[in-house]
Amino acid sequence: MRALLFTTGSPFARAVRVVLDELELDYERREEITTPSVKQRASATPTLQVPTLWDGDQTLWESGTIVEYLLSSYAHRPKTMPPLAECAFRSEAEWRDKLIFSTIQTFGNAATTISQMKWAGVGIRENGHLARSAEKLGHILRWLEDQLINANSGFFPDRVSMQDIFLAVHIRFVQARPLGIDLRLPEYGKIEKLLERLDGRSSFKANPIWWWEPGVVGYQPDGTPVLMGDGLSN
Ligand SMILES: N[C@@H](CCC(=O)N[C@@H](CS)C(=O)NCC(=O)O)C(=O)O
Repeated sequence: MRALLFTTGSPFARAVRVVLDELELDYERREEITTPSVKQRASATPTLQVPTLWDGDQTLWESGTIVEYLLSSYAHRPKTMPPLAECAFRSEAEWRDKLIFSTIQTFGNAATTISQMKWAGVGIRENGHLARSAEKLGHILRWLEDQLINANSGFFPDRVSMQDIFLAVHIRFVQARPLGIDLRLPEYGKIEKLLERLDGRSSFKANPIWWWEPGVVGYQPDGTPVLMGDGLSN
C-alpha cells in the first residue's frame, strides 16, 4: 500500500507528487480540501503538517525526507530527459547539496508562513516577522542563482535534482498567490530558465498549482476553486 496525505495547495506536497510521478509510482491520493481536526492530523504526523507518505511498512513526513527516501528506495528512472537524479545528495558534493536544499526549504517555509498569515488577516506590512520573511526570499534567490552552474543546467549537471523541483514549486506557489510579493524573477535568469524547463515536464503538468484558501471546498475540472456557498459541487 502506498498513500499520500496532502493539502491541495501545498508546494511541499506538490514536490512529492511530482517525484512520485517522475518515478512512475502509483499511490492513493488522500487529499484534504478542508482543514482537519488536530486529532485527525496527529494520527498521521506529530508535526501536524502534511505531506505524510505511507509506503509498505514505512510512514514518513517532512517533504524532503519523503523525497530522499523515494530517490534512494526506487532505482528505476524513466527515460525523460534529463533524467531524475539518482540521489538527494551526491557523495562528492554532499554538504553543498544539503545546504542548497535546506536553504530552498527555508524559502518555502517563509512563503507558506506569509500565505497562512494572510488568510488569518495579517499582511506583510502589518507584521515585522512577515516583512523579514518576505525580505529573505530575494536574498535566497540571489544566492541560489549564484549556485547554478549555467542557464542550461539545474543544481546537478545533466540531472533533475530534488533541489530543482522544490525551488520550482516554491517559486510558482509565491507567483500564484496574491501575497503582494514580486520576486523579480527576470533578475534571476538561470533560475527563470530552469523553471521554464521544469514546467514543460509531464510530471509538473500533471500536478498543476491549485488555488486553496479557507472556504474552498472543491474544484471544477479546470481547477477553478469552488467556494462554500457557491451552490456548485464536484
Ligand atoms: N517542513 C514541512 C512543511 C509542510 C507544511 O508546511 N505543510 C503545510 C501545508 S503547505 C501544513 O500542513 N500546514 C498546517 C500547519 O502548519 O499546521 C515539510 O517539508 O513537509
